[in-house]
Amino acid sequence: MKLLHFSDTHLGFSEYYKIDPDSGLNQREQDFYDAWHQVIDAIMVHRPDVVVHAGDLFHTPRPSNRAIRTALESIQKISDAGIPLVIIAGNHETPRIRTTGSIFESLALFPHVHAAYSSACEVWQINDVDFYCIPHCSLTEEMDGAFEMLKVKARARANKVFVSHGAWGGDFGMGEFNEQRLPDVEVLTGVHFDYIALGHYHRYVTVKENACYPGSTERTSLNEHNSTCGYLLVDLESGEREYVGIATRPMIKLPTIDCTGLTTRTIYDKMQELATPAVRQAIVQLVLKNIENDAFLQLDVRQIDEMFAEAFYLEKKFSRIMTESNRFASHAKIESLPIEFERFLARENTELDIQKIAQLGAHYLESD
Ligand SMILES: [Mn+2]
Repeated sequence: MKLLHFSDTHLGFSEYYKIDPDSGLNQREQDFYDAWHQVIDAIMVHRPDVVVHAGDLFHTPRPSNRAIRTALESIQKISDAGIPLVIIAGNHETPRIRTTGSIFESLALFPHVHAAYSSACEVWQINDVDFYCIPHCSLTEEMDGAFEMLKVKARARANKVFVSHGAWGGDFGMGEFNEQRLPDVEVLTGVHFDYIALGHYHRYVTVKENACYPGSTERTSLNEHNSTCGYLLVDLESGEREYVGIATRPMIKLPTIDCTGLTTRTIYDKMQELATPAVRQAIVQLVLKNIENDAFLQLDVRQIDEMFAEAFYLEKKFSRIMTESNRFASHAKIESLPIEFERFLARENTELDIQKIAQLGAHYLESD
């Protein structure tokens, strides 16, 4: 049996208030749909015996109509092609309150779709393979119960695949408050699986010989700038696996510029060196540290943005050398109002106590 394993598609994710001129949607939301469609197209080309989605289909428990429609259209396509789809709920789409109900109830209405979303272990037999699925559980006790249930349901002879969503062995976490630690299911239950299809960790990684995370299909944060995006093709008989990358928006963390002792001019020159064609259409993080106070106040945000005008989005992380006088506004972003106010005061010729006024200004501007 050949299966296609993907995960963490986060449909409905959006960021940065940029609009896609073609669809009129938030561009990042569109990016996630584009990534999704690349995998759906691949499913139609490869025609695997089973498709496995290991959770975080949607970014939230109450996805937008657009996200729902995108998912349903594609799932209908897979269903119409007669390809079974095994799909489980991840932590992102599991409602915190049970009465909210799950969007996965609707997915399960399609023929050939097997959706696990009720904090329990579900088993489906497809051809000669049993799929044991444990979705994200709202409570740790429910997850423990689901593994107990798996032990009871496990049959001796059939070929087996395990599907779950969480941080394997406590490693491979995403730093999210509701993420769950997954035990090594084979050690815990004594049941051997031909393949373990995992979701949650946004990076392609083999956690043990027969267990993989395919990673996400788009990057939800700059922390994932080093991760590739794609899906896995798995042959259960031979045990062969192939990871296939898809095209996504580049994400770049530029090397940090240490500004100790540098003038504004030199800082601009160093930034200019980093503004290569590689930043085109990319989400870019620019980090400047230890900026002298005068240089900091002289930096022109618009000029910096202009330098990186080709980038899709520029995240600026600037920190200045702490002194007695700037301590009160040291956490403010360079494009923020308190910093603008400080720049304004620095240019003023006045008898007044500038430091006192700056402190008061920062206080008023930072409070809601
Ligand atoms: Mn995820």
